[in-house]
Amino acid sequence: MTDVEDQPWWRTAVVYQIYPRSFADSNGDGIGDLAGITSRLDYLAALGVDVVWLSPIYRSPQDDNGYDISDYRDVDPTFGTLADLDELIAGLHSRGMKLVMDLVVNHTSDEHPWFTESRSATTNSKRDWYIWRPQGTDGLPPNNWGSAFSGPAWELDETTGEWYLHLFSRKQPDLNWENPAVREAVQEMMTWWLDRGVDGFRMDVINFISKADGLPDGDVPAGALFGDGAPHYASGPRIHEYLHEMHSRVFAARPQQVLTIGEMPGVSVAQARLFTDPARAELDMVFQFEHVQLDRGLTKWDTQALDLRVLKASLRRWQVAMAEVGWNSLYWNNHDQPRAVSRFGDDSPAHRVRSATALATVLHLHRGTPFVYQGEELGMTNMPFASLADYRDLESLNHFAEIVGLGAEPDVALATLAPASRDNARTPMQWDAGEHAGFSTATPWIAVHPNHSEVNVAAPLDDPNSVWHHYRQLIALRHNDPVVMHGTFAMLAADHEQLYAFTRTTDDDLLLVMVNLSSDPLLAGTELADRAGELVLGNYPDTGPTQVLRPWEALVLRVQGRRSAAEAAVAGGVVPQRP
Ligand code: TEU
Ligand code: CA
Repeated sequence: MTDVEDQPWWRTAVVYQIYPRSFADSNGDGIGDLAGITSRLDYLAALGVDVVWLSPIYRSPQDDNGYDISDYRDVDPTFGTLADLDELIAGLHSRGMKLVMDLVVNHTSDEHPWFTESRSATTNSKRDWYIWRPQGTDGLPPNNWGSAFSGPAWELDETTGEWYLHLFSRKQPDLNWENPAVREAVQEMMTWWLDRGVDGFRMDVINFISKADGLPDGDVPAGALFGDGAPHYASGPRIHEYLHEMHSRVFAARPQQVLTIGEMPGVSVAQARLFTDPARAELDMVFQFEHVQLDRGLTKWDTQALDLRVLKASLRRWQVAMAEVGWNSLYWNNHDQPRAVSRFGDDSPAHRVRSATALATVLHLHRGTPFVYQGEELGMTNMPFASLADYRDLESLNHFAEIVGLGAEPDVALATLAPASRDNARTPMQWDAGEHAGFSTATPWIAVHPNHSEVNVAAPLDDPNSVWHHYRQLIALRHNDPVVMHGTFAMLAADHEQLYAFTRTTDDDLLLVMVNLSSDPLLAGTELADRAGELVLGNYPDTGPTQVLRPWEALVLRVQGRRSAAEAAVAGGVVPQRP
């Protein structure tokens, strides 16, 4: 059996993601900041989270809300100063919590000195720090790739008459990682932050840093304006080399201390095993995107219904693949995804709390490291956007302009934005029912959700049946219950369309998790539940071993006696009957 003691610390950790711009404003400018975060550390400690992951707070023009960095070693005045950051680090460490910074090194801001030098002349010593190509005779970009934020992935720079690559906005030029000087500069900067007391990094689109030789055209999907470059820039030819080199030069000297998480759009299970295999000394875990693309069509804007069986198959695939080698991150939400309770649950007043706690139970009892995104622990919901003026995110605004420019009716275009826009996750944290939800004394940079009157921190802290308390119990379970940390995962009832059921098994213990992910009651007869002993956790006040699961009811039972995963999966095959 794997002893808990010899596991890396982050295998029993829960990470809380803060989007600083929207968390807490301390100086009344309507924008969240570091001092605001520091003022709320006791709240995070009470929730029980172990790590705070900060979305970028570096100096930036804020074109992509900080994911466009112009100085990696300074704090943007919007968020405060380096001294404020040092105070936040001290505040976290004094409470036994750690800080993970968001490292965006696939690209910089076009206002970074590296780029202003690089673009100044084709002969500049930093020219090769970015990806430049001469103009062709046809006047077209060097290849047919599209930007993630609409339009082509190339900008023609008039200073030198050459094109530069930007997989994201034109203000986010891609760094050339084939240049050893770029890699060394990034590695030195990472070491500088670790020496300052930072405990790790979430690395933004880090699997994009190695591009295929020749930057070949991508296939153009039916209906698309540009070629799909992802097969040529995601997990490219030298990605493992670059990550291993980074590990050797930055992390190896600090064994077991530094937590590294690679955000990897499009990463496969097989690749993720390689990236997170400890023997390969690359990364500790990755953010994969399979489960957050199942309800999407050609693009993220083509939203469609999600079949629970497809979701279960996807999450099971990742559980099984990483059971022996590597480690999973677990998330429903982040600053790029709409709110899970609206997307995967039911955010109506009748079901919001239950569906939020049902989804949390499913996620947090999988094997891996769970990530809680600010406000998720309150059951915060998507925003009722009413007009284009409500949006702030360049990805949404650019998409609106693109499709209206192609003839879409503005109302149709707005309806396309609403369920998928990243701004759903970026409305201010709802601290109380007061003006601006206690987030700020000024009008916030983006509107507060009108439901902050009943969805906020103040209300649930004293309510044992609140979403907040359920998250607190799930986090405590991960800290205290070895079967939650490393119990073998076995899916049950894989073909059931409403029921998400699985077991977690160690030599001494078996946990049975049964969650009704629907707004209808569900008869879930299972032998294990009949024999099950202890109720570990539920999300209804009167939860108990039962054969009927109420709408969005979650039931976690500890089954007496020893069970193998195989025996549990067979013996406890949930035999659901429709009511
Ligand atoms: O996002 C990477 C990414 O894949 C995005 O395209 C994301 O999937 C998309 O926005 C979903 O709608 C990272 C950051 O998380 C994001 O906030 C940045 O805008 C992006 O990289 C560029 O740095
Ligand atoms: Ca502020």
